Amino acid sequence: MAASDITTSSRPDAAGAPERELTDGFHLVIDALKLNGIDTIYGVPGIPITDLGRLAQAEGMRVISFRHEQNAGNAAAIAGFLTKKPGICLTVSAPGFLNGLTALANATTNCFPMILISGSSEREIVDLQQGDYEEMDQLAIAKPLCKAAFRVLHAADIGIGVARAIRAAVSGRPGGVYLDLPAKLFAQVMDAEAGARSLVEVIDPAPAQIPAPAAVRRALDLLKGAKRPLIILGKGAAYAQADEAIRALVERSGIPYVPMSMAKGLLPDTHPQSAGAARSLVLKEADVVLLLGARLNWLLSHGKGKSWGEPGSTRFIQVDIEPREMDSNVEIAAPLVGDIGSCVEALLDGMGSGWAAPPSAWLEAIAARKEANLSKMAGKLRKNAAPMDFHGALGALRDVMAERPETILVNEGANTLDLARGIIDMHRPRKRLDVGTWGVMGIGMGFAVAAAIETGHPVLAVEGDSAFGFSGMEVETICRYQLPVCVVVFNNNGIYRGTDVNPSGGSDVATTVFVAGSRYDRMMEAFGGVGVNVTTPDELGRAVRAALDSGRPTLINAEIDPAAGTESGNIGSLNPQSSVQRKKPAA
Ligand code: ADP
Ligand code: TPW
Ligand code: MG
Repeated sequence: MAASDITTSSRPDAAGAPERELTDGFHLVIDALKLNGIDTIYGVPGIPITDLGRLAQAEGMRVISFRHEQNAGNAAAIAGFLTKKPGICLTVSAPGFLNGLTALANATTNCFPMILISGSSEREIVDLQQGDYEEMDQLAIAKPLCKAAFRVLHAADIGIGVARAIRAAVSGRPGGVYLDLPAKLFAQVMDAEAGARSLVEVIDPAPAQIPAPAAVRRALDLLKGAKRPLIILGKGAAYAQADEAIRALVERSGIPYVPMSMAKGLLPDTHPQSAGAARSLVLKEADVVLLLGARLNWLLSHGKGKSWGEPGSTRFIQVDIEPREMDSNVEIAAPLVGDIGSCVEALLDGMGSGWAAPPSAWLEAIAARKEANLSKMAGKLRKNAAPMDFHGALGALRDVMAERPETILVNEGANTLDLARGIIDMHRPRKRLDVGTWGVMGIGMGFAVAAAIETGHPVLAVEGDSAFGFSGMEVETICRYQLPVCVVVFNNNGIYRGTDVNPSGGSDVATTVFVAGSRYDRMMEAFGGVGVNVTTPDELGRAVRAALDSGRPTLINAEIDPAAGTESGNIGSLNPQSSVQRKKPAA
């Protein structure tokens, strides 16, 4: 009997009593997800979860099938970031699981809540390593790469298993959870009523975490005494959806702020207190820094070294839900542990209404540096030349985003990423989705699909040509679901640049170079979408506006000068270079 027949089936009980409704593992998984408000699954079908996807669709869930699990996983992860509910990625066993695992690990690293649900092979055979179909001890492999990992062996435990997975994903610091569901579980049959009773609705899955009053006072005392205060907004602050409170904190305190990449738009980048355009000045000069949902990791030079002032000259207040984040890189003078919403409200309460603005010398120094940097940039952004350089092309996209602030910007690449981050202003919260903490390539199409599905807003994906290649096949997915996604490929024929030459003089091209003159736009046309090739910023702007107006899947191949980029974008300092000069081998 196919699993899909189960709902309608019933069996007479042994004594010939009235027939009882039955349920099974498939239906219990779906019911458990739905009970907890989860209505979308991202995945790739196959043994043993084909029927699970099919039944979920039959039961009214949105099931989005991808061409590769990593992209489905990235979609689930960013759905989690956007909604504060765990995004679900569903895969087959061993290879499908492994394909999804990169996304699960990346989600955990970025503090995005997601659940990777993978079917797995027969435990008895896997554990004796007897060579089952797609044999792999998935639970053990997933465990070190995510926040929590669970396996369910009995249908009656599905409700608890799903509840534990949800709680683990969204409570405290959010992250990725692995849920292992062996093939045999799905077909296990049980009494429908008992099954329904076994489900768990997770009450208050991410409880508020109120900061201690003494910690709030300590933070405010430090902030009050600051001569050159600074607020750094991180993607934890964007995730928290405490937008109004955060804006009130920034505005009432009068303190300048710098947004980390995915926190851009939490307050509009055009806000007078934004010090984004004076970033290097404020990091170096600030005496007290309030970190709001941002870690002092490599993206902030670990809070020390040449990007910062003299050792000891910067004191930190850190607001974070994870207590162990404190002192991870430098001493935190005022740790404030709690959820961002509660912490910001507590800070606002403690500030009262008579908070004095920071010293004007500090604000004026920042304003002057901003002004200088912005005017230096302005001319470059209006260059309408062919071939385009990054600045000219991004200047055109910046105008489009200003006109259409609801558009979600997905962004990956090296130069394409770093320059877009600096140039394209964001105007609304959670509209910029990018490579995150790892700087990983390959998030593009997964993020774009989920952003469109979860929000209904148009998506503009600005992709380096290399970056795009990691998930490019999903343009078929975008066409299949007719999503309002416009992909712009910044085609400079390569990784960082398209001009490198093979140092051996051999006939292979250099390792960073692709086929010259590629036409990525034709990939979209292959699936019924719109393809456009553009050579100037004006053409690019027109093509993007047309795409966003039409809502049709579109890919714009933007021809960028292959010589325009720099190695590793703006993190060249992290890229080791050999200083050894070897003698050429004798011919
Ligand atoms: P960015 O890359 O933008 O600097 P990070 O990912 O490094 O941001 O830091 C995000 C931080 O936000 C993490 O340390 C995480 O624990 C924290 N965080 C996530 N959600 C919340 C929340 N709701 N309340 C408080 N802190 C949060
Ligand atoms: C999963 C290393 C960082 S940036 C990049 C690679 C391969 C591509 C840069 O070229 P692109 O951008 O996209 O054409 P541009 O504008 O500079 O030409 N594998 C993974 N993640 C990373 N970060 C890499 C490799 C990398
Ligand atoms: Mg490139």
